[in-house]
Amino acid sequence: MSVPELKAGDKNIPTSLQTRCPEVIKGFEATYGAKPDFVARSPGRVNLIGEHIDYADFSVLPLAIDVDMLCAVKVLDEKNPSITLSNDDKRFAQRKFDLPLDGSFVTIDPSVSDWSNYFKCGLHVAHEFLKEIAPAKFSNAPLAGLQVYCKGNVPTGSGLSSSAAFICAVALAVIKANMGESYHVSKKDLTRITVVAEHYVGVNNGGMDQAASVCGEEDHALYVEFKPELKATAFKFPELKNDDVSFVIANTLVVSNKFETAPTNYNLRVVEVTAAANVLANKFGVVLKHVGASNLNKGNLRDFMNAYYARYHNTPEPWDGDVTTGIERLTKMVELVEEALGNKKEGFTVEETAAALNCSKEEFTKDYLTTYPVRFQVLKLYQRARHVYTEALRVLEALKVMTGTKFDSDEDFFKAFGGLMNQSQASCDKLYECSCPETDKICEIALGSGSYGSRLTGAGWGGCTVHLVPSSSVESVKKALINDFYKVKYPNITDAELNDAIIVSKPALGSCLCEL
Ligand code: NG1
Ligand code: MG
Repeated sequence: MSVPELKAGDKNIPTSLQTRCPEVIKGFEATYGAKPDFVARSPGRVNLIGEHIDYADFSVLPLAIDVDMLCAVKVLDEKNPSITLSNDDKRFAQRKFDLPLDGSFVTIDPSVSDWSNYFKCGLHVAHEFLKEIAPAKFSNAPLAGLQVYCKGNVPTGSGLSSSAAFICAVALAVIKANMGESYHVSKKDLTRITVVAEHYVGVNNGGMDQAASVCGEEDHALYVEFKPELKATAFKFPELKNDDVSFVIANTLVVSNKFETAPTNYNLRVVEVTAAANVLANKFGVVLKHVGASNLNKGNLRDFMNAYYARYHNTPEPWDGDVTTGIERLTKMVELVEEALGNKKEGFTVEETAAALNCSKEEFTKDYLTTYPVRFQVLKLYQRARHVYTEALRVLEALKVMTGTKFDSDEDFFKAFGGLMNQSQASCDKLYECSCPETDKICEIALGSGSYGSRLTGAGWGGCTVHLVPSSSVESVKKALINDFYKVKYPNITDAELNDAIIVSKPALGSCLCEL
């Protein structure tokens, strides 16, 4: 399926776009004194369940939301092409850089934190894609120069993937600008290329955010699978008898800046689960085979599950995503984690991890701790692996609740799905240690005022929370959060800030182009 190309004036384009397209065009004209050629757009996302398992290749359940990033673009015709970037948000100052004349990639310095770096990530992966599909045209010649004006309303550092929204919009814009009349890109290709884009700024992420941002569909959640191949299946929530399903997204307003925190948070977790997979492999005498890009090129917990079944069972095929088989195999993995790592809950030092991997301390440091630097005392292999396998199980259970199960009453549905979300939160908090006191407080208040399932969403350590709420209870949950959380924790909060802090969004359309 292709990334949709919409006409700005059409009646059937999403309402958020109808209002926001004219705004970004106006900003472009005020900045550059000319009209843009087109607008590229990509939304943020909220993840309903399946946290920190995308980088172990386990499926997740996000949906795109109707906050997004719009990039208005004019393609320039000059001899010395350059890119000028402006942002409607004046915290992000204008940037300009030249494009290499020989067609080589623009350099990205991951040691500096600047918004233009995210643009360059999108530019880079789009450039690679262009070289892949039209080598004759893009091997030795520069990319087209651009003027770009960005306007986004995904809160940054809040777990709603402002970064993925930006990078996906940029990659789409660059492809469109450079291919002109012959422009075409599928959702699958746009997802595939953007999944690795943030690696260039030092975040060793999985692919959930980009898949959700690119593939989102109005009124649908997405079941995103990474293996055997990347696939996003859209589906609707079950029809309820008396109510509707709403998701309330509440921002803790605790900002988690990945650039600063990755060495002790996100990237460290990637190291821990990768080490856990390899320690398990070593204990059970199997070799991990990983197909495709992997976060540390080392094999992950899904690879361990496959290797284990290949060696010890008469059903040796890698797991193909079938739900019943998945539940059976993941349950077995939870037992193995208990058996192999359960006696070292205090964690592994560098020396102990190296010993468990049968390698030297130096080898371990080189293979695991240097590409993306991390800081820690011990690696909590047991807790992290247990979280990943149980969370992957909960996603499969949630999928069954959403698609297969018949419920006698609305309440039965809310209890079943919400219960899984609550278990996910407990696991994120206790085993993965990615919650924070503000998240815990918000969840407690929401659960006490009408939510059936409350949890952090995205990487955590602050950022946003998501709550499963019957539509008839949305107002009571909002009111409780305002009075018991926001006004208590942030006494000077304004109405406008409150308005931005709580979002009730319907599932939105993913990436698209708007022809003007
Ligand atoms: P956030 O922090 O919300 O962008 C991150 C990762 C995801 C996924 C989630 C946790 C990036 C770009 N994204 O999301 O791939 O691992 O955390 O489930 O780092
Ligand atoms: Mg992000």
